[in-house]
Amino acid sequence: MTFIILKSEFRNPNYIYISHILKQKVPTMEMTFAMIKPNAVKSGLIGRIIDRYIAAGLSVCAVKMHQMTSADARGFYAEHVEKPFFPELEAYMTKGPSVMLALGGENAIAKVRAINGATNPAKAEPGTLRYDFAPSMTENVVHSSDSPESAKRELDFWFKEDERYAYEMPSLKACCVL
Ligand code: FUP
Repeated sequence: MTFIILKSEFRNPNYIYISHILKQKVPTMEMTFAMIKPNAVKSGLIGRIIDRYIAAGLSVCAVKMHQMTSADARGFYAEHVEKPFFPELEAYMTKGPSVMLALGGENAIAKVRAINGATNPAKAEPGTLRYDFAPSMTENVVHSSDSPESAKRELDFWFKEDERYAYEMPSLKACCVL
């Protein structure tokens, strides 16, 4: 079973790669966690990044601006604390505010990962956020959950249940008549 993405959501040719990936997926309503990291916040990219998620049919279910403490970084990136790159990651993630997001919609987990691109921007496909904006692996602009289990853990880490508002986005085709 496949589903077709509304062409109006992907008028930008940059989205051809992303829509190709997403046509393979069985539609499932999901909520995922995404984060706009400090260098993207300081570069004025909050609006452009959120716009790409909304343009892909995702709804913003929760939003919070927060500067991570070392305890936050160690908790959120618990699986990486012992890795050699962690000190650099911790220094970066605590140096300025990030924007925490809950994003909802069909196949939200895979959709946001596809929009973000590969963790290493040098390997990210054209049209992804990391290809367009990320200067390095550490300062890779955005984060998002990679599975339903990590989405639950990461949403619970940053948002209480009653801080998340699930709703469906109307078709973007409605915007064409304005
Ligand atoms: P992602 O799932 O894409 O957010 O990436 P990971 O959870 O694998 O890694 C979390 C962060 O650690 C990345 F955003 C960047 C950083 N990292 C490095 O700096 N070097 C590495 O080798 C792996 C990850």
